Amino acid sequence: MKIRKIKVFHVAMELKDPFETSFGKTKLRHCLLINIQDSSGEEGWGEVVADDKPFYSYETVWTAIHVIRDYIAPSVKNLEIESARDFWDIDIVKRIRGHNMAKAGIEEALWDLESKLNSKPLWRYIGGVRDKISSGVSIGIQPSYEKLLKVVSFYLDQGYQRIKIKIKPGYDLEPVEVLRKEYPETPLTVDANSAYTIEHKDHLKKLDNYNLLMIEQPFHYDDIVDHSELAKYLETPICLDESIKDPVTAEGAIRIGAAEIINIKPGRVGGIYPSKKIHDIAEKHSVPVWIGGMLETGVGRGIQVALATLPNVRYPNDISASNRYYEEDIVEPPWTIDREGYMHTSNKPGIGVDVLIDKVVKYAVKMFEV
Ligand code: OSB
Ligand code: MG
Repeated sequence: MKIRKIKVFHVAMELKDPFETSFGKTKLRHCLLINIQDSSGEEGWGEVVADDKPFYSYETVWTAIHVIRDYIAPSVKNLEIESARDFWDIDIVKRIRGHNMAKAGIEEALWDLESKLNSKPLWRYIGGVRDKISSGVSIGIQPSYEKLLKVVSFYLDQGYQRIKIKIKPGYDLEPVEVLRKEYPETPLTVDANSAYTIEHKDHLKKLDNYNLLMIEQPFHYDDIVDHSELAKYLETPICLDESIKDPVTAEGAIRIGAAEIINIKPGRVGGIYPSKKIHDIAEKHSVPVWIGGMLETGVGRGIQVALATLPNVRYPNDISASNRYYEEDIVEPPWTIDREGYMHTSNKPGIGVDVLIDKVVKYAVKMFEV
């Protein structure tokens, strides 16, 4: 494929409900949608999941615009490549440290484009083995336990297969206790987004009493050593999110015993190829994975769904229906789940849904060609 045009849409979409984690509250979700066109006129889409604030990651939509416009795009435009895989062999891409969210937006668009040029759905093109994937739902910190119970029952009624709640010091054992009283058997996970330190080791040990599927990212993202200590101390498996930046950190975290489960977010690790590589490394070490989310639009969701069809994805994913996040999505059809909490893949080439350009433009704060 010969790359002809790269367009960037900085969009801001209002979430139906504000999403609160230990690092802050989001109501208006920013991201970049990347559109790449080849010389035949075919188009691919990708999503840069950076927010407008550097809290989950050091990347923001602004750093991503800088890295894409000033470093990546000049080398990708007019490039003639065999496969999206070749993106990782581009000199400048190899030399840029980090900025995986920026890289992911371009990389994903190339994969979407390539699978369309080959008339294959992306999930089959990358080696997926299932045509429907398990949907879980990630629930932000709630103002009261009554509200938490109400929100959880609302999602369980829709079929979601697993509940994940956000925790932080002062909001951890109690909400879990409240939920376990009402739902003794429901698959349940907690995500701390780095809110604890190894000093909280004995406090976190108490979570072993609640039959949780896993505890996600309790400590600082660079603190692999303490995660490994905690993993040995607790029965409940430790799952890493923020700490797993790329295949190299995945291999290291597994080998030191810090990651008993890995949450793979394509946006966080650089896109499809690094996600697949982490998936394969984990499989080699018998570490199960699942696909995490960053409140994606229908574009990023298409990438998540494709990856969730890979064989070593063994837990429900943070991939919920479009209507769990937004009043209206920017794709057609919107992503939905069935009564049993499965999201079905599409057999259309590429990510499997059409991007509605008028909706993208409606939510665009800024759009430009790079
Ligand atoms: O830590 O998994 C996280 C959303 C934004 C930032 C970080 C996280 C999340 C989620 C939401 O948990 C998952 C989703 O997209 O549904
Ligand atoms: Mg997380």
